[in-house]
Amino acid sequence: MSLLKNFNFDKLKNGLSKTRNNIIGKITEVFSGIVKFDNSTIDEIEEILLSADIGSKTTENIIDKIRKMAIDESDRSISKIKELIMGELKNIIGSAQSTPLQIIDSNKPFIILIVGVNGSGKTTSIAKLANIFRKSGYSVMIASADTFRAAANEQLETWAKRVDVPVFTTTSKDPSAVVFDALNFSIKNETDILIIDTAGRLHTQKNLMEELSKIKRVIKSLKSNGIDEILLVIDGTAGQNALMQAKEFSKYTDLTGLILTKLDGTAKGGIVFQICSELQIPLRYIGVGEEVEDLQNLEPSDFVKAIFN
Ligand SMILES: Nc1nc2c(ncn2[C@@H]2O[C@H](COP(=O)(O)OP(=O)(O)OP(=O)(O)O)[C@@H](O)[C@H]2O)c(=O)[nH]1
Ligand SMILES: [Mg+2]
Repeated sequence: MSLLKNFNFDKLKNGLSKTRNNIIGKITEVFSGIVKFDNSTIDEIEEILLSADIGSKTTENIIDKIRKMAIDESDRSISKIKELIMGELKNIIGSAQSTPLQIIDSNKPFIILIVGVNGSGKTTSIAKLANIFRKSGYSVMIASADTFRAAANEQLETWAKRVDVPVFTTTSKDPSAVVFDALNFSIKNETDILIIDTAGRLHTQKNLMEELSKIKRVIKSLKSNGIDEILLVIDGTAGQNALMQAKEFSKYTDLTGLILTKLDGTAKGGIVFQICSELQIPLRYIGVGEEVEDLQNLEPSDFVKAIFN
Protein backbone atom coordinates (compact mmCIF):
# COMPACT_ATOMS: atom_id res chain seq x y z
CA MET A 1 0.00 0.00 0.00
CA SER A 2 1.42 3.40 -0.81
CA LEU A 3 0.41 6.99 -0.28
CA LEU A 4 0.37 9.04 -3.41
CA LYS A 5 1.53 12.53 -2.72
CA ASN A 6 2.31 15.50 -4.88
CA PHE A 7 3.26 18.71 -3.18
CA ASN A 8 5.11 21.88 -4.14
CA PHE A 9 4.84 24.85 -1.79
CA ASP A 10 5.71 27.53 -4.35
CA LYS A 11 3.10 26.28 -6.79
CA LEU A 12 0.56 26.10 -4.00
CA LYS A 13 1.34 29.63 -2.85
CA ASN A 14 1.16 30.88 -6.39
CA GLY A 15 -2.15 29.12 -6.96
CA LEU A 16 -3.65 30.58 -3.82
CA SER A 17 -2.66 34.18 -4.55
CA LYS A 18 -6.22 35.40 -5.10
CA THR A 19 -7.37 33.88 -1.84
CA ARG A 20 -4.29 35.21 -0.07
CA ASN A 21 -5.00 38.77 -1.27
CA ASN A 22 -8.60 38.39 -0.26
CA ILE A 23 -7.81 37.26 3.28
CA ILE A 24 -4.45 38.37 4.59
CA GLY A 25 -4.18 41.26 2.12
CA LYS A 26 -7.40 42.72 3.48
CA ILE A 27 -6.57 41.98 7.11
CA THR A 28 -3.25 43.80 6.65
CA GLU A 29 -5.18 46.75 5.22
CA VAL A 30 -7.45 46.83 8.26
CA PHE A 31 -4.45 46.95 10.57
CA SER A 32 -2.52 49.52 8.54
CA GLY A 33 -5.27 52.12 8.87
CA ILE A 34 -5.98 51.35 12.48
CA VAL A 35 -6.31 54.12 15.08
CA LYS A 36 -7.95 52.08 17.79
CA PHE A 37 -8.51 48.35 17.93
CA ASP A 38 -12.16 48.03 18.86
CA ASN A 39 -15.29 46.08 18.01
CA SER A 40 -15.45 47.51 14.52
CA THR A 41 -11.97 46.12 13.80
CA ILE A 42 -13.22 42.70 14.83
CA ASP A 43 -16.33 43.14 12.67
CA GLU A 44 -14.13 43.93 9.70
CA ILE A 45 -12.08 40.78 10.25
CA GLU A 46 -15.29 38.79 10.47
CA GLU A 47 -16.48 40.25 7.18
CA ILE A 48 -13.20 39.30 5.48
CA LEU A 49 -13.32 35.69 6.70
CA LEU A 50 -16.92 35.31 5.60
CA SER A 51 -16.24 36.80 2.19
CA ALA A 52 -13.50 34.22 1.60
CA ASP A 53 -16.04 31.39 2.14
CA ILE A 54 -14.39 30.11 5.30
CA GLY A 55 -17.93 29.48 6.54
CA SER A 56 -20.09 30.97 9.25
CA LYS A 57 -19.46 28.40 11.98
CA THR A 58 -15.69 28.54 11.67
CA THR A 59 -15.70 32.32 11.38
CA GLU A 60 -17.86 32.61 14.49
CA ASN A 61 -15.44 30.40 16.41
CA ILE A 62 -12.46 32.45 15.33
CA ILE A 63 -14.15 35.76 16.09
CA ASP A 64 -15.15 34.59 19.58
CA LYS A 65 -11.53 33.75 20.28
CA ILE A 66 -10.32 37.09 18.93
CA ARG A 67 -12.78 38.90 21.19
CA LYS A 68 -11.49 37.04 24.24
CA MET A 69 -7.91 37.63 23.25
CA ALA A 70 -8.42 41.30 22.47
CA ILE A 71 -9.42 42.07 26.06
CA ASP A 72 -5.73 42.04 26.82
CA GLU A 73 -4.37 44.99 24.83
CA SER A 74 -0.91 43.58 24.31
CA ASP A 75 -2.44 40.77 22.25
CA ARG A 76 -4.09 43.01 19.68
CA SER A 77 -1.31 42.88 17.13
CA ILE A 78 -1.80 41.63 13.61
CA SER A 79 0.74 38.89 14.20
CA LYS A 80 -1.14 37.60 17.24
CA ILE A 81 -4.43 37.64 15.36
CA LYS A 82 -2.85 35.96 12.35
CA GLU A 83 -1.40 33.30 14.59
CA LEU A 84 -4.79 32.64 16.15
CA ILE A 85 -6.60 32.37 12.82
CA MET A 86 -3.90 30.15 11.35
CA GLY A 87 -4.01 27.82 14.33
CA GLU A 88 -7.76 27.41 14.11
CA LEU A 89 -7.74 26.81 10.36
CA LYS A 90 -4.87 24.35 10.55
CA ASN A 91 -6.81 22.32 13.12
CA ILE A 92 -9.80 22.15 10.83
CA ILE A 93 -7.84 20.56 8.00
CA GLY A 94 -5.85 18.45 10.43
CA SER A 95 -8.89 16.95 12.06
CA ALA A 96 -10.70 16.32 8.78
CA GLN A 97 -9.86 13.14 6.95
CA SER A 98 -7.86 14.96 4.30
CA THR A 99 -5.83 11.85 3.59
CA PRO A 100 -4.20 11.35 0.20
CA LEU A 101 -5.16 8.44 -1.97
CA GLN A 102 -3.82 5.05 -0.97
CA ILE A 103 -3.32 2.40 -3.57
CA ILE A 104 -3.79 -1.19 -2.52
CA ASP A 105 -1.20 -3.07 -4.52
CA SER A 106 -2.78 -6.50 -4.41
CA ASN A 107 -5.83 -7.27 -6.50
CA LYS A 108 -4.94 -5.34 -9.64
CA PRO A 109 -6.11 -3.13 -11.14
CA PHE A 110 -6.94 -0.57 -8.49
CA ILE A 111 -10.04 1.04 -9.97
CA ILE A 112 -10.87 4.74 -9.64
CA LEU A 113 -14.15 6.14 -10.95
CA ILE A 114 -14.23 9.89 -11.52
CA VAL A 115 -17.58 11.69 -11.39
CA GLY A 116 -18.85 15.27 -11.28
CA VAL A 117 -20.87 17.95 -13.02
CA ASN A 118 -20.03 19.33 -16.47
CA GLY A 119 -16.77 21.19 -16.69
CA SER A 120 -15.75 20.66 -13.06
CA GLY A 121 -12.30 19.49 -14.15
CA LYS A 122 -12.68 15.69 -14.29
CA THR A 123 -10.65 15.01 -17.44
CA THR A 124 -7.84 17.40 -16.53
CA SER A 125 -7.63 16.04 -12.98
CA ILE A 126 -7.47 12.49 -14.32
CA ALA A 127 -4.41 13.38 -16.38
CA LYS A 128 -2.82 15.03 -13.34
CA LEU A 129 -3.63 11.99 -11.19
CA ALA A 130 -2.28 9.62 -13.82
CA ASN A 131 0.91 11.65 -13.79
CA ILE A 132 1.29 11.26 -10.02
CA PHE A 133 0.68 7.50 -10.25
CA ARG A 134 3.02 6.98 -13.16
CA LYS A 135 5.78 8.93 -11.44
CA SER A 136 5.34 6.69 -8.40
CA GLY A 137 6.10 3.73 -10.64
CA TYR A 138 2.61 2.42 -11.32
CA SER A 139 1.32 1.38 -14.70
CA VAL A 140 -1.85 3.32 -15.44
CA MET A 141 -4.65 3.12 -17.97
CA ILE A 142 -7.46 5.61 -18.47
CA ALA A 143 -10.83 4.41 -19.74
CA SER A 144 -12.75 6.97 -21.72
CA ALA A 145 -16.33 6.34 -20.59
CA ASP A 146 -17.52 9.82 -21.50
CA THR A 147 -19.41 8.65 -24.57
CA PHE A 148 -21.67 11.68 -24.43
CA ARG A 149 -19.51 14.29 -26.11
CA ALA A 150 -17.93 13.64 -29.50
CA ALA A 151 -14.72 15.48 -28.59
CA ALA A 152 -14.28 13.78 -25.20
CA ASN A 153 -11.94 11.04 -26.45
CA GLU A 154 -9.74 13.52 -28.25
CA GLN A 155 -9.44 15.80 -25.24
CA LEU A 156 -8.57 12.89 -22.99
CA GLU A 157 -6.02 11.58 -25.46
CA THR A 158 -4.31 14.97 -25.72
CA TRP A 159 -3.93 15.14 -21.96
CA ALA A 160 -2.92 11.51 -21.62
CA LYS A 161 -0.19 11.97 -24.20
CA ARG A 162 1.26 14.78 -22.11
CA VAL A 163 1.63 12.45 -19.13
CA ASP A 164 2.52 9.42 -21.23
CA VAL A 165 -0.38 7.23 -20.15
CA PRO A 166 -2.52 5.08 -22.50
CA VAL A 167 -6.22 5.73 -23.03
CA PHE A 168 -8.68 2.93 -23.68
CA THR A 169 -11.42 3.92 -26.09
CA THR A 170 -13.97 2.03 -28.15
CA THR A 171 -16.65 3.16 -30.57
CA SER A 172 -19.39 2.05 -28.18
CA LYS A 173 -21.87 4.66 -26.98
CA ASP A 174 -22.50 2.67 -23.82
CA PRO A 175 -20.16 3.77 -20.99
CA SER A 176 -20.45 0.46 -19.14
CA ALA A 177 -19.49 -1.44 -22.30
CA VAL A 178 -16.35 0.68 -22.58
CA VAL A 179 -15.57 0.02 -18.92
CA PHE A 180 -16.11 -3.72 -19.40
CA ASP A 181 -13.60 -3.85 -22.25
CA ALA A 182 -11.13 -1.53 -20.54
CA LEU A 183 -11.18 -3.59 -17.36
CA ASN A 184 -10.74 -6.85 -19.24
CA PHE A 185 -7.79 -5.34 -21.06
CA SER A 186 -6.29 -4.04 -17.79
CA ILE A 187 -6.67 -7.40 -16.06
CA LYS A 188 -5.02 -9.17 -18.99
CA ASN A 189 -2.16 -6.68 -19.07
CA GLU A 190 -1.78 -6.55 -15.29
CA THR A 191 -2.21 -2.80 -15.26
CA ASP A 192 -1.81 -1.42 -11.72
CA ILE A 193 -4.38 1.36 -11.84
CA LEU A 194 -7.43 1.93 -14.02
CA ILE A 195 -8.98 5.41 -13.95
CA ILE A 196 -12.41 5.85 -15.49
CA ASP A 197 -13.42 9.21 -16.98
CA THR A 198 -17.16 9.84 -17.17
CA ALA A 199 -19.44 12.43 -18.73
CA GLY A 200 -20.55 15.36 -16.61
CA ARG A 201 -23.78 14.76 -14.68
CA LEU A 202 -25.97 16.24 -11.98
CA HIS A 203 -27.16 14.10 -9.09
CA THR A 204 -30.71 14.91 -10.22
CA GLN A 205 -30.28 13.27 -13.66
CA LYS A 206 -31.76 9.89 -12.90
CA ASN A 207 -30.69 8.13 -16.10
CA LEU A 208 -27.14 9.32 -15.80
CA MET A 209 -26.96 8.32 -12.13
CA GLU A 210 -28.35 4.89 -13.05
CA GLU A 211 -25.56 4.70 -15.62
CA LEU A 212 -23.03 4.94 -12.77
CA SER A 213 -24.72 2.03 -10.99
CA LYS A 214 -24.48 0.02 -14.20
CA ILE A 215 -20.76 0.78 -14.45
CA LYS A 216 -20.35 -0.46 -10.88
CA ARG A 217 -22.23 -3.68 -11.64
CA VAL A 218 -20.16 -4.36 -14.74
CA ILE A 219 -16.97 -3.89 -12.74
CA LYS A 220 -18.19 -6.27 -10.04
CA SER A 221 -18.90 -8.91 -12.66
CA LEU A 222 -15.21 -8.92 -13.59
CA LYS A 223 -13.57 -8.05 -10.29
CA SER A 224 -15.36 -9.21 -7.18
CA ASN A 225 -14.36 -6.41 -4.84
CA GLY A 226 -15.47 -3.81 -7.38
CA ILE A 227 -14.44 -0.16 -7.52
CA ASP A 228 -11.77 0.97 -5.07
CA GLU A 229 -12.32 4.73 -5.18
CA ILE A 230 -15.14 6.97 -6.37
CA LEU A 231 -13.85 10.53 -6.52
CA LEU A 232 -16.16 13.50 -7.01
CA VAL A 233 -14.54 16.43 -8.79
CA ILE A 234 -15.87 19.82 -7.68
CA ASP A 235 -15.04 23.25 -9.03
CA GLY A 236 -13.54 25.56 -6.41
CA THR A 237 -14.71 28.67 -8.25
CA ALA A 238 -18.29 27.51 -7.59
CA GLY A 239 -17.76 28.20 -3.85
CA GLN A 240 -20.82 27.23 -1.81
CA ASN A 241 -22.23 25.37 -4.82
CA ALA A 242 -19.27 23.02 -4.80
CA LEU A 243 -20.05 22.19 -1.19
CA MET A 244 -23.72 21.63 -2.01
CA GLN A 245 -22.84 19.39 -4.95
CA ALA A 246 -20.69 17.21 -2.72
CA LYS A 247 -23.47 16.95 -0.15
CA GLU A 248 -26.06 16.01 -2.78
CA PHE A 249 -23.88 13.64 -4.78
CA SER A 250 -22.90 11.75 -1.65
CA LYS A 251 -26.54 10.86 -1.08
CA TYR A 252 -26.64 8.98 -4.39
CA THR A 253 -23.16 7.52 -4.74
CA ASP A 254 -20.79 6.08 -2.19
CA LEU A 255 -18.09 8.66 -2.69
CA THR A 256 -14.72 7.82 -1.18
CA GLY A 257 -13.12 11.19 -1.77
CA LEU A 258 -13.14 14.63 -3.36
CA ILE A 259 -10.95 16.56 -5.74
CA LEU A 260 -11.39 20.33 -5.49
CA THR A 261 -10.21 22.05 -8.67
CA LYS A 262 -9.46 25.61 -9.85
CA LEU A 263 -8.44 27.04 -6.48
CA ASP A 264 -6.14 29.30 -8.49
CA GLY A 265 -9.19 30.85 -10.14
CA THR A 266 -10.94 32.01 -7.01
CA ALA A 267 -10.52 34.44 -4.11
CA LYS A 268 -12.80 32.18 -2.08
CA GLY A 269 -10.34 29.37 -1.40
CA GLY A 270 -11.63 29.41 2.18
CA ILE A 271 -14.16 26.88 0.87
CA VAL A 272 -11.49 24.25 1.63
CA PHE A 273 -12.06 24.83 5.34
CA GLN A 274 -15.82 24.59 4.95
CA ILE A 275 -15.49 21.33 3.04
CA CYS A 276 -13.18 19.95 5.72
CA SER A 277 -15.42 21.00 8.60
CA GLU A 278 -18.80 20.12 7.10
CA LEU A 279 -18.22 16.98 5.07
CA GLN A 280 -17.22 13.53 6.19
CA ILE A 281 -15.65 12.85 2.79
CA PRO A 282 -11.87 13.15 2.54
CA LEU A 283 -10.55 15.93 0.33
CA ARG A 284 -7.90 13.93 -1.47
CA TYR A 285 -6.43 16.49 -3.86
CA ILE A 286 -6.69 20.16 -4.77
CA GLY A 287 -6.19 21.70 -8.22
CA VAL A 288 -4.10 24.87 -8.15
CA GLY A 289 -3.38 25.50 -11.83
CA GLU A 290 -3.65 24.28 -15.38
CA GLU A 291 -0.37 22.42 -15.62
CA VAL A 292 0.08 18.70 -15.19
CA GLU A 293 1.86 19.13 -11.85
CA ASP A 294 -0.87 21.33 -10.41
CA LEU A 295 -2.78 18.70 -8.48
CA GLN A 296 -1.61 18.62 -4.91
CA ASN A 297 -2.21 17.05 -1.55
CA LEU A 298 -3.79 19.09 1.16
CA GLU A 299 -1.16 19.55 3.87
CA PRO A 300 -2.76 21.39 6.83
CA SER A 301 0.08 23.59 7.94
CA ASP A 302 1.44 24.31 4.45
CA PHE A 303 -1.97 25.15 3.07
CA VAL A 304 -2.57 27.69 5.85
CA LYS A 305 0.94 29.11 5.48
CA ALA A 306 0.42 29.53 1.74
CA ILE A 307 -2.52 31.80 2.49
CA PHE A 308 -1.15 33.71 5.49
CA ASN A 309 2.60 34.02 5.00
N1 LIG B 1 -7.08 27.21 -13.60
C1 LIG B 1 -7.46 25.94 -13.50
N2 LIG B 1 -8.18 25.39 -14.47
C2 LIG B 1 -8.56 24.11 -14.33
C3 LIG B 1 -8.21 23.32 -13.20
N3 LIG B 1 -8.74 22.09 -13.37
C4 LIG B 1 -9.41 22.12 -14.55
N4 LIG B 1 -9.29 23.32 -15.14
C5 LIG B 1 -9.89 23.78 -16.41
O1 LIG B 1 -11.29 23.61 -16.38
C6 LIG B 1 -11.78 23.35 -17.69
C7 LIG B 1 -12.68 22.12 -17.68
O2 LIG B 1 -11.89 21.00 -17.38
P1 LIG B 1 -12.22 19.52 -17.85
O3 LIG B 1 -11.17 18.65 -17.26
O4 LIG B 1 -12.45 19.45 -19.31
O5 LIG B 1 -13.59 19.31 -17.10
P2 LIG B 1 -14.57 18.05 -17.19
O6 LIG B 1 -15.18 17.91 -15.86
O7 LIG B 1 -13.86 16.88 -17.75
O8 LIG B 1 -15.65 18.59 -18.25
P3 LIG B 1 -16.77 17.71 -19.02
O9 LIG B 1 -16.14 16.46 -19.48
O10 LIG B 1 -17.22 18.61 -20.12
O11 LIG B 1 -17.88 17.49 -18.01
C8 LIG B 1 -10.56 23.20 -18.58
O12 LIG B 1 -10.35 24.40 -19.29
C9 LIG B 1 -9.43 22.97 -17.59
O13 LIG B 1 -8.17 23.42 -18.06
C10 LIG B 1 -7.42 23.95 -12.15
O14 LIG B 1 -7.07 23.37 -11.11
N5 LIG B 1 -7.08 25.25 -12.37
MG1 LIG C 1 -14.31 15.58 -19.33
